[in-house]
Amino acid sequence: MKKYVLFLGPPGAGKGTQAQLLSKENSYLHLSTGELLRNEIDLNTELGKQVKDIMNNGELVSDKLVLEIVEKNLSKHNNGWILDGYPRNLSQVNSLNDVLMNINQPLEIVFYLDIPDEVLIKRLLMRGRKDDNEETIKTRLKIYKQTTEPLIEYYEKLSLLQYINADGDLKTISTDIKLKMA
Ligand code: B4P
Repeated sequence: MKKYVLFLGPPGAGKGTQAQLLSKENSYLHLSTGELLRNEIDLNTELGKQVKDIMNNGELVSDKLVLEIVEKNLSKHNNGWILDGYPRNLSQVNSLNDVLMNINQPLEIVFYLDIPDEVLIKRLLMRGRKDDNEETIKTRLKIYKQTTEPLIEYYEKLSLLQYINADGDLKTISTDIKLKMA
């Protein structure tokens, strides 16, 4: 059973949804950079104030700020972890590699949740979070294709990538993930 897991995919692919299910079942740490940043905004902290407009515009928060959050939350003491929404560009990949080397917990599997644009746009519009409006979704998708999509090839070359068809019902997708985790 894999213990060190990463979810990769476009906004709205269901990374957060699946990562939450899997982390609960296995008592793994669920590290969602998006969730942690949104908490900072809700608590109106200094960090929250810095990232609020960036996130509401659908842009990426600076690598430095996100790395601080990851380092704070990823300790040696865990049963396993699931990274959700991090890394999102090649510079974040390099930082993550350093962090994981320090805690001696190498990434074991990367799930790429694949889904057509029109399905994810519908899902996000239905959810209606602050950053789920048509204009912001367009920006998020564009940034995803430019900066995050190259990570698929990177992890494929390392033989870590597992393809998941994320255009289906929750149960079918999570069963597929669990089979590949075993
Ligand atoms: P995230 O919080 O990572 O969110 P996301 O990409 O929008 O969504 P996710 O794929 O997790 O979808 P979810 O399960 O929620 O990012 C938000 C923002 O944070 C970014 O734009 C950026 O500004 C910032 N940020 C985060 N990480 C960063 C980083 N590393 N560097 C810089 N900036 C960073 O699912 C979406 C919806 O679909 C939900 O309503 C869900 O219920 C529904 N759904 C899920 N699975 C479904 C299914 N199978 N069928 C039907 N509906 C489904």
